[in-house]
Amino acid sequence: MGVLNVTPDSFSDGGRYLDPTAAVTRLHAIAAEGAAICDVGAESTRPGSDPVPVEEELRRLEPVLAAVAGGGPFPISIDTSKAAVAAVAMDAGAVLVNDVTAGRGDPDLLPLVGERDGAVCLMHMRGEPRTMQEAPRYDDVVGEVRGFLEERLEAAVAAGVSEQCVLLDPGIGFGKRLQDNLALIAGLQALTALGRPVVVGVSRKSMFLTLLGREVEERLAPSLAAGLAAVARGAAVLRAHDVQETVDALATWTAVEAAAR
Ligand code: HH2
Repeated sequence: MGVLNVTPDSFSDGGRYLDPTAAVTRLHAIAAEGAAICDVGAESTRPGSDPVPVEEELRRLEPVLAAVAGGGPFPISIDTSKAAVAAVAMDAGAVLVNDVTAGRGDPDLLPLVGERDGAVCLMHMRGEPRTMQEAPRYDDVVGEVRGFLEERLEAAVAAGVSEQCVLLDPGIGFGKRLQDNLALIAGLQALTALGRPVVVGVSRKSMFLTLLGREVEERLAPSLAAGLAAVARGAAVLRAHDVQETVDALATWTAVEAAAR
């Protein structure tokens, strides 16, 4: 899953794709570099970020949605928590709604996905982006995230979403310390045991500042390493900014695994 943020303030690519031509060019590049789907977002959820009004989110998305309407280069996912935004994106052909609130942010979102026979990614987040990194604490992070995702999966199905159309995500960096992020990657099999594909987003995240002292532009190698560690434990989808490098890393890892068999 390649990431395209049409925002002024995303933590790693903020401002780069606000210009409509730059956004559409990047969308095509993400397809050409080998991603299976592009996750388009118009609201940053980085720690400390404030919510964006629905009109502004739609205004930012407009050029990308216009580029994919009527059959774009490849499938897109809409990274939003708002049903009104998801509805417009699905009208333009988005096949997946990636909701970092797992349906808790807008009560209309899960019923909308159900009505449209769409797919949804339900992500774990402790608190909300503005405050989530203020001293998060867990007794058993893997157990708590698993319990949350299990409950949200049931809520999605109760709202009319087909169970086969639900993906789950531990929400790396969303209200979590370094040790929590590492424990979730290490314990990913407890989440894949829920029977749904697991999405993992480690790309360029601040856990690599804490672990290695690396700034955003220096986080490619650790992002690839953590991503492969997640795939080795059953992750089905990697959410990544560096698409070509991630696809190459995955292809190499897969070739070695095939040789081992
Ligand atoms: N991470 C970010 C945003 N959305 N969605 C899922 N399912 N999983 C993630 O780990 C995830 C996500 C944060 O990354 P990014 O979109 O690059 O930054 P920002 O929120 O600042 O736009």
